[in-house]
Amino acid sequence: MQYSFFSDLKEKQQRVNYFLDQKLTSYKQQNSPLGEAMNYAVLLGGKRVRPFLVYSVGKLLGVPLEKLDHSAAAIEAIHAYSLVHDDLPAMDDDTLRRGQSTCHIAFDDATAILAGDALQSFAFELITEDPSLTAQQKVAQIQILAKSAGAKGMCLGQSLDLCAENKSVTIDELEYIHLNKTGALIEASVLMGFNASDYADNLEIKHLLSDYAKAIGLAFQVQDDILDIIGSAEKIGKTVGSDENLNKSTYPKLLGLEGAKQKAQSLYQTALDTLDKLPFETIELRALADFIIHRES
Ligand code: GRG
Repeated sequence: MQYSFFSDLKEKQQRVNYFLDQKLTSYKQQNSPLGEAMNYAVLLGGKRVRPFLVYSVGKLLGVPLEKLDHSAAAIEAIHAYSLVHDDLPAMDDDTLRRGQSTCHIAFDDATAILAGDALQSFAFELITEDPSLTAQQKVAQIQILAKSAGAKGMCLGQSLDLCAENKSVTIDELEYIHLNKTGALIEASVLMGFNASDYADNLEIKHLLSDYAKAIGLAFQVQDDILDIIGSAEKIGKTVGSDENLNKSTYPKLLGLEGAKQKAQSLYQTALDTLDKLPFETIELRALADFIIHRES
């Protein structure tokens, strides 16, 4: 049967959404808006690119999908927290996300801050209660999540990005920001799928998967910058032109729109060339790379 990326993405979206919904139920039953805000931030849309990567990399290496649910949901919870905090008035100050009011608009600033905090704890809790991972695998998953989300990964990238507002940065500096801000969680998703497999000690496979992740992580950001200029708010579900409003350095600003498109294409090619070196069927990862540079939302 021919592979359809969009059916596969939809199946994986439904799978992780169902799992997250179940796991969040007990939080919604408390007498506080916190659980509702967590639920709102996680379950109102989103492409689920990071869970897709956890599932696809794990599957490629022979891991059953049931063994990947907790990890896929955990990385999505960290991602959702980062979006809630990124949208706050003290950061990007956005009112629209995934086509809906941002969490602090739908609730209030304090609840959104707490929902982000609690989603981060929730992610780690999910890993600890995964019945299919060994204790050693859980520690490794927790380490991947902690490193990629923290001050040597996403938070570092976010901090450097905030420092770069109203300043011009070089292309290398921009790359460093985005390898951390956007790339770290993408790489973590790939490594979590890898770590759940029997190949977890194979450094050659690990490095190839990391290189693939770095290429698509940057490509993801380049496309994000392009969409901020030529995308439609309706399709991307958030305000367009926000980079320009915040006077941020972006790939189109440094390379021109055509240059940014070429950069995305060259990162895509790097991702495919890296996959060619893996002795596995990588159709899902190839299709995801293609989706990343052609996406309109
Ligand atoms: C607040 C610590 C902290 C970090 C925020 C992720 C992030 C760091 C900021 C988001 C800003 C942004 C637009 C980054 C560009 C790439 C990106 C992560 C886009 C949003 O991710 P998608 O497109 O979102 O996967 P969906 O809604 O599909 O899940």
